Amino acid sequence: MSGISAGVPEAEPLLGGWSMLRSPAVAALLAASGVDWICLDAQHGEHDDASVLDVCSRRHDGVRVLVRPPSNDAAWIGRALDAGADGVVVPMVDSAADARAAVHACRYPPLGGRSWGPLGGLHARPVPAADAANRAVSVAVMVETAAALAVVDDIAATPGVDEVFVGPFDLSLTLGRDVDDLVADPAADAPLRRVVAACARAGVRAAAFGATADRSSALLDLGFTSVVVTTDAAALSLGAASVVTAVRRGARAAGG
Ligand code: 3PY
Ligand code: MG
Repeated sequence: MSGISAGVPEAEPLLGGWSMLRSPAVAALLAASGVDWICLDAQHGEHDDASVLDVCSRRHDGVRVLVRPPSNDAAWIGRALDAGADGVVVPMVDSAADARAAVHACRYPPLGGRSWGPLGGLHARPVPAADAANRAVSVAVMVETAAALAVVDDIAATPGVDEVFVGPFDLSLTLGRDVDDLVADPAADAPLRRVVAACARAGVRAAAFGATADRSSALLDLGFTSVVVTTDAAALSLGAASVVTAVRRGARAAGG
Protein backbone atom coordinates (compact mmCIF):
# COMPACT_ATOMS: atom_id res chain seq x y z
CA MET A 1 0.00 0.00 0.00
CA SER A 2 1.44 3.43 -0.89
CA GLY A 3 0.61 7.09 -0.43
CA ILE A 4 -1.48 8.20 2.52
CA SER A 5 -1.30 4.79 4.15
CA ALA A 6 2.49 4.51 4.05
CA GLY A 7 3.96 3.75 7.45
CA VAL A 8 0.66 3.68 9.34
CA PRO A 9 -0.34 0.42 11.02
CA GLU A 10 -3.44 -1.01 9.36
CA ALA A 11 -5.37 -1.11 12.63
CA GLU A 12 -4.96 2.58 13.34
CA PRO A 13 -7.57 4.81 11.71
CA LEU A 14 -6.46 8.00 10.01
CA LEU A 15 -8.36 11.18 10.83
CA GLY A 16 -8.60 13.94 8.25
CA GLY A 17 -9.48 17.63 8.20
CA TRP A 18 -11.32 19.13 5.24
CA SER A 19 -10.18 22.53 4.04
CA MET A 20 -12.95 24.57 2.42
CA LEU A 21 -11.58 28.07 3.02
CA ARG A 22 -9.10 29.51 0.60
CA SER A 23 -6.63 30.40 3.32
CA PRO A 24 -3.15 28.90 3.81
CA ALA A 25 -3.16 30.17 7.43
CA VAL A 26 -6.43 28.37 8.17
CA ALA A 27 -5.18 25.23 6.41
CA ALA A 28 -2.05 25.37 8.62
CA LEU A 29 -4.24 25.61 11.75
CA LEU A 30 -6.32 22.67 10.56
CA ALA A 31 -3.14 20.66 9.90
CA ALA A 32 -1.89 21.49 13.42
CA SER A 33 -5.10 20.20 15.05
CA GLY A 34 -3.86 16.60 15.41
CA VAL A 35 -5.27 15.21 12.16
CA ASP A 36 -3.20 12.86 10.01
CA TRP A 37 -4.04 14.57 6.74
CA ILE A 38 -5.90 17.51 5.28
CA CYS A 39 -7.69 17.79 1.96
CA LEU A 40 -7.97 21.06 0.03
CA ASP A 41 -11.37 21.07 -1.65
CA ALA A 42 -11.40 22.59 -5.14
CA GLN A 43 -14.70 20.90 -6.07
CA HIS A 44 -17.08 22.49 -3.55
CA GLY A 45 -14.64 24.47 -1.40
CA GLU A 46 -12.94 27.77 -2.22
CA HIS A 47 -9.57 26.32 -3.26
CA ASP A 48 -8.06 27.02 -6.63
CA ASP A 49 -4.77 26.56 -8.38
CA ALA A 50 -3.08 29.42 -6.49
CA SER A 51 -4.25 28.42 -3.01
CA VAL A 52 -3.29 24.78 -3.61
CA LEU A 53 0.22 25.92 -4.52
CA ASP A 54 0.31 28.24 -1.52
CA VAL A 55 -0.69 25.54 1.00
CA CYS A 56 1.49 22.86 -0.59
CA SER A 57 4.59 25.04 -0.58
CA ARG A 58 4.47 25.29 3.24
CA ARG A 59 5.50 22.49 5.58
CA HIS A 60 2.85 20.91 7.77
CA ASP A 61 4.90 18.74 10.15
CA GLY A 62 4.26 15.40 8.50
CA VAL A 63 0.54 16.03 7.96
CA ARG A 64 -0.16 14.95 4.42
CA VAL A 65 -1.88 17.36 2.05
CA LEU A 66 -4.38 15.99 -0.45
CA VAL A 67 -6.38 17.89 -3.04
CA ARG A 68 -9.89 17.24 -4.32
CA PRO A 69 -9.94 18.54 -7.91
CA PRO A 70 -13.24 19.84 -9.32
CA SER A 71 -13.58 16.70 -11.46
CA ASN A 72 -11.69 13.65 -12.71
CA ASP A 73 -9.56 15.90 -14.89
CA ALA A 74 -5.96 14.93 -15.74
CA ALA A 75 -4.82 18.53 -16.18
CA TRP A 76 -6.15 19.62 -12.77
CA ILE A 77 -4.78 16.50 -11.09
CA GLY A 78 -1.37 17.07 -12.68
CA ARG A 79 -1.23 20.68 -11.48
CA ALA A 80 -2.18 19.70 -7.91
CA LEU A 81 0.59 17.08 -7.83
CA ASP A 82 3.05 19.50 -9.48
CA ALA A 83 2.24 21.95 -6.68
CA GLY A 84 3.36 19.31 -4.18
CA ALA A 85 0.14 17.61 -3.07
CA ASP A 86 0.73 14.15 -1.58
CA GLY A 87 -2.28 12.78 -3.40
CA VAL A 88 -5.74 13.45 -4.75
CA VAL A 89 -9.31 12.62 -3.80
CA VAL A 90 -11.05 12.35 -7.17
CA PRO A 91 -14.80 13.03 -7.10
CA MET A 92 -17.58 11.16 -8.91
CA VAL A 93 -15.69 8.04 -9.98
CA ASP A 94 -18.51 5.90 -11.35
CA SER A 95 -16.71 3.02 -13.06
CA ALA A 96 -13.46 1.10 -13.30
CA ALA A 97 -12.70 3.14 -16.42
CA ASP A 98 -13.06 6.37 -14.40
CA ALA A 99 -10.78 4.89 -11.71
CA ARG A 100 -8.20 3.90 -14.33
CA ALA A 101 -8.26 7.46 -15.70
CA ALA A 102 -7.62 8.89 -12.22
CA VAL A 103 -4.72 6.49 -11.62
CA HIS A 104 -3.27 7.24 -15.07
CA ALA A 105 -3.32 10.99 -14.34
CA CYS A 106 -1.43 10.50 -11.05
CA ARG A 107 1.52 8.40 -12.20
CA TYR A 108 4.36 9.11 -14.58
CA PRO A 109 5.11 6.70 -17.46
CA PRO A 110 5.40 3.81 -17.77
CA LEU A 111 2.67 3.43 -15.12
CA GLY A 112 0.55 6.36 -16.23
CA GLY A 113 0.36 9.52 -18.29
CA ARG A 114 1.41 12.25 -15.84
CA SER A 115 3.54 14.88 -17.54
CA TRP A 116 6.83 15.95 -15.90
CA GLY A 117 6.93 19.42 -14.35
CA PRO A 118 6.91 19.42 -10.52
CA LEU A 119 7.14 22.90 -9.03
CA GLY A 120 9.26 21.92 -6.02
CA GLY A 121 12.42 23.32 -7.62
CA LEU A 122 10.78 26.75 -7.81
CA HIS A 123 10.11 26.62 -4.08
CA ALA A 124 13.50 25.26 -2.97
CA ARG A 125 12.03 21.86 -2.18
CA PRO A 126 13.52 18.54 -3.26
CA VAL A 127 11.80 17.03 -6.27
CA PRO A 128 11.36 13.25 -6.10
CA ALA A 129 12.38 11.17 -9.09
CA ALA A 130 9.52 9.88 -11.22
CA ASP A 131 9.57 6.34 -9.81
CA ALA A 132 9.67 7.63 -6.21
CA ALA A 133 6.80 10.03 -6.95
CA ASN A 134 4.80 7.13 -8.47
CA ARG A 135 5.30 5.11 -5.29
CA ALA A 136 4.49 7.96 -2.91
CA VAL A 137 1.38 9.40 -4.52
CA SER A 138 -1.97 8.53 -2.96
CA VAL A 139 -4.92 7.98 -5.28
CA ALA A 140 -8.32 8.07 -3.61
CA VAL A 141 -11.39 7.66 -5.80
CA MET A 142 -14.77 8.82 -4.59
CA VAL A 143 -17.67 6.39 -4.67
CA GLU A 144 -20.70 8.60 -4.31
CA THR A 145 -23.39 7.47 -6.73
CA ALA A 146 -25.65 4.47 -7.12
CA ALA A 147 -23.80 3.67 -10.36
CA ALA A 148 -20.45 3.57 -8.53
CA LEU A 149 -21.91 1.46 -5.73
CA ALA A 150 -23.09 -1.12 -8.26
CA VAL A 151 -19.49 -1.65 -9.46
CA VAL A 152 -17.62 -0.85 -6.24
CA ASP A 153 -15.66 -4.14 -6.37
CA ASP A 154 -14.33 -3.23 -9.84
CA ILE A 155 -13.44 0.30 -8.71
CA ALA A 156 -11.68 -0.89 -5.54
CA ALA A 157 -9.73 -3.56 -7.47
CA THR A 158 -8.47 -1.13 -10.12
CA PRO A 159 -4.66 -1.34 -10.06
CA GLY A 160 -3.14 1.81 -8.62
CA VAL A 161 -6.15 2.81 -6.52
CA ASP A 162 -4.99 3.23 -2.92
CA GLU A 163 -8.25 4.20 -1.33
CA VAL A 164 -11.99 4.21 -2.01
CA PHE A 165 -13.50 7.35 -0.51
CA VAL A 166 -17.25 7.55 0.14
CA GLY A 167 -19.08 10.84 -0.29
CA PRO A 168 -22.17 10.06 1.81
CA PHE A 169 -24.03 13.21 0.82
CA ASP A 170 -23.97 12.58 -2.91
CA LEU A 171 -24.47 8.86 -2.35
CA SER A 172 -27.55 9.47 -0.21
CA LEU A 173 -28.95 11.83 -2.87
CA THR A 174 -28.61 9.29 -5.67
CA LEU A 175 -30.02 6.51 -3.46
CA GLY A 176 -32.94 8.74 -2.43
CA ARG A 177 -32.09 8.41 1.26
CA ASP A 178 -31.34 10.65 4.20
CA VAL A 179 -27.58 10.84 4.84
CA ASP A 180 -27.77 9.92 8.53
CA ASP A 181 -30.15 7.07 7.74
CA LEU A 182 -27.60 5.81 5.20
CA VAL A 183 -24.77 5.95 7.75
CA ALA A 184 -26.90 4.25 10.45
CA ASP A 185 -28.27 1.49 8.17
CA PRO A 186 -27.77 -1.74 10.20
CA ALA A 187 -28.40 -4.18 7.31
CA ALA A 188 -25.59 -6.61 6.54
CA ASP A 189 -25.72 -5.52 2.88
CA ALA A 190 -26.12 -1.80 3.64
CA PRO A 191 -24.41 0.42 1.01
CA LEU A 192 -21.59 1.60 3.26
CA ARG A 193 -20.88 -1.93 4.48
CA ARG A 194 -20.67 -3.04 0.84
CA VAL A 195 -17.99 -0.41 0.23
CA VAL A 196 -15.98 -1.49 3.29
CA ALA A 197 -16.24 -5.15 2.22
CA ALA A 198 -15.13 -4.34 -1.35
CA CYS A 199 -12.12 -2.45 0.01
CA ALA A 200 -11.18 -5.38 2.25
CA ARG A 201 -11.39 -7.78 -0.70
CA ALA A 202 -9.23 -5.48 -2.84
CA GLY A 203 -6.76 -4.66 -0.04
CA VAL A 204 -7.29 -0.89 -0.25
CA ARG A 205 -8.22 1.61 2.42
CA ALA A 206 -11.88 2.58 2.96
CA ALA A 207 -12.30 6.30 3.61
CA ALA A 208 -15.36 8.51 4.09
CA PHE A 209 -16.48 12.05 4.72
CA GLY A 210 -17.94 12.32 8.22
CA ALA A 211 -17.46 15.97 9.20
CA THR A 212 -19.26 15.64 12.53
CA ALA A 213 -18.08 13.69 15.59
CA ASP A 214 -21.15 11.44 15.59
CA ARG A 215 -21.05 10.63 11.90
CA SER A 216 -17.27 10.11 12.00
CA SER A 217 -17.54 7.68 14.92
CA ALA A 218 -20.33 5.79 13.15
CA LEU A 219 -18.17 5.51 10.02
CA LEU A 220 -15.22 4.18 12.05
CA ASP A 221 -17.58 1.63 13.65
CA LEU A 222 -18.59 0.50 10.16
CA GLY A 223 -14.95 -0.28 9.39
CA PHE A 224 -13.81 2.83 7.54
CA THR A 225 -10.16 3.43 8.40
CA SER A 226 -9.78 7.01 7.21
CA VAL A 227 -12.46 9.57 8.05
CA VAL A 228 -12.88 13.33 7.64
CA VAL A 229 -13.77 14.47 11.14
CA THR A 230 -14.34 18.18 10.54
CA THR A 231 -14.10 21.00 8.04
CA ASP A 232 -12.30 24.27 8.72
CA ALA A 233 -15.51 26.24 8.11
CA ALA A 234 -17.52 24.09 10.56
CA ALA A 235 -14.78 24.11 13.20
CA LEU A 236 -14.52 27.88 13.05
CA SER A 237 -18.23 28.62 13.15
CA LEU A 238 -19.13 25.92 15.71
CA GLY A 239 -16.14 26.77 17.92
CA ALA A 240 -16.95 30.49 17.91
CA ALA A 241 -20.67 29.86 18.44
CA SER A 242 -20.05 27.59 21.43
CA VAL A 243 -17.87 30.24 23.15
CA VAL A 244 -20.44 32.98 22.43
CA THR A 245 -23.24 30.79 23.82
CA ALA A 246 -21.25 29.91 26.96
CA VAL A 247 -20.32 33.53 27.69
CA ARG A 248 -23.90 34.78 27.12
CA ARG A 249 -25.25 32.01 29.35
CA GLY A 250 -22.73 32.97 32.05
CA ALA A 251 -23.55 36.68 31.74
CA ARG A 252 -27.30 36.00 32.02
CA ALA A 253 -26.76 33.74 35.05
CA ALA A 254 -24.57 36.40 36.71
CA GLY A 255 -27.20 39.07 35.95
CA GLY A 256 -29.80 36.94 37.70
C1 3PY B 1 -20.17 13.93 -0.35
O1 3PY B 1 -20.56 13.55 0.77
O2 3PY B 1 -20.80 13.75 -1.40
C2 3PY B 1 -18.93 14.65 -0.47
O3 3PY B 1 -18.42 14.80 -1.55
C3 3PY B 1 -18.31 15.23 0.76
O4 3PY B 1 -17.58 16.37 0.46
MG1 MG C 1 -19.71 14.54 -3.16
